[in-house]
Amino acid sequence: MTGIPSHAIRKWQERYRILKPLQAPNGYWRYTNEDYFVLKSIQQRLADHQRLQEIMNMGREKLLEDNVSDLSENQIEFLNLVQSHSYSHIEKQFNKRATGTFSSWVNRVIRPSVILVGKAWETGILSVPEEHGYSKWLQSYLFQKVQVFPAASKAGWLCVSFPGDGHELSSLMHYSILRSRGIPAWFCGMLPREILTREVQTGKYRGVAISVVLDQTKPKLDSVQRAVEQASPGIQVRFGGYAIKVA
Ligand code: B12
Repeated sequence: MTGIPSHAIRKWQERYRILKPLQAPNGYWRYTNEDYFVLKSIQQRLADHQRLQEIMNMGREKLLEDNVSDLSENQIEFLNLVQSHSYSHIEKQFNKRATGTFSSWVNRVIRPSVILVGKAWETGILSVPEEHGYSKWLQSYLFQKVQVFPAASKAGWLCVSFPGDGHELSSLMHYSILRSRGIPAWFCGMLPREILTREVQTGKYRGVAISVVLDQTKPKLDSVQRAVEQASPGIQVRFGGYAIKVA
């Protein structure tokens, strides 16, 4: 994740005791986010031509003060919970912050957490399994949370992601807000185009809410809209999500 060769990390760990990894039963070293920031600080200082011995003499605490990341303490603490798969703690934090309406909670608490975890993955702080683990957990947590609201009894919205767009959390968040407002809705995540058109042919839905997170061209949006409308004449089609807002 840091780009530092493992033999260098091991040498610094043994010779200077600057890192605090735990050893797993299989012998693998498990580094913490703090270790990551220590390593990034060493890397930065070496790039600035500071001598290794001098850097190591500064000690771990001083190196952490470099604050190579722009994350707040709360954010780092949250990422540590994600990294250690401490989902029950995350759930407690979320529940504690569940004030106001359900949709403001989704937008003010859940949404920033998704963006933070995504950013941590992009910058190499979290690995792919940690990032994906979080979104899978969040998906079932939020889905189950929504079930306290009355179930849809009449034709409602089918909430899906744009065919081929795997950002299902966006659609799930939209669905959960609809449900919390008493608007009948179902969540399907991402459906391939043929399955989506076949599903709307059943005539069970008043509309399809399509979340678009990956950039799409106007002709592609129009063509999906046409396919849905042809399959179920009179059905409403709405697009929403990150890419729509940006456009
Ligand atoms: C989480 C995430 C992922 C997760 C998705 C997990 C999941 N199950 O959803 C994973 C890791 C799987 C992922 C994968 C990828 N991702 Co990604 N991802 C993100 C991240 C961090 C957040 C996305 C998200 O959920 N955002 C949106 C949520 C929080 O809110 P929202 O859409 O605005 O939805 C709200 C409202 O808009 C509304 N709403 C939603 N839908 C609808 C619908 C209607 C009708 C209405 C009215 C309202 C509405 O309700 C919601 C609640 O209020 C963003 C970065 C970012 N900062 O946004 C990148 C990002 C979206 N990803 C990106 C990319 C490139 C990818 C990958 C292609 C990476 C890769 N090279 O493999 C893959 C795509 C794989 C695929 N085939 O789809 C890019 C997209 C660039 C672009 N503009 O096209 C981004 C912007 C990152 C970046 N900076 O490059 N990603």
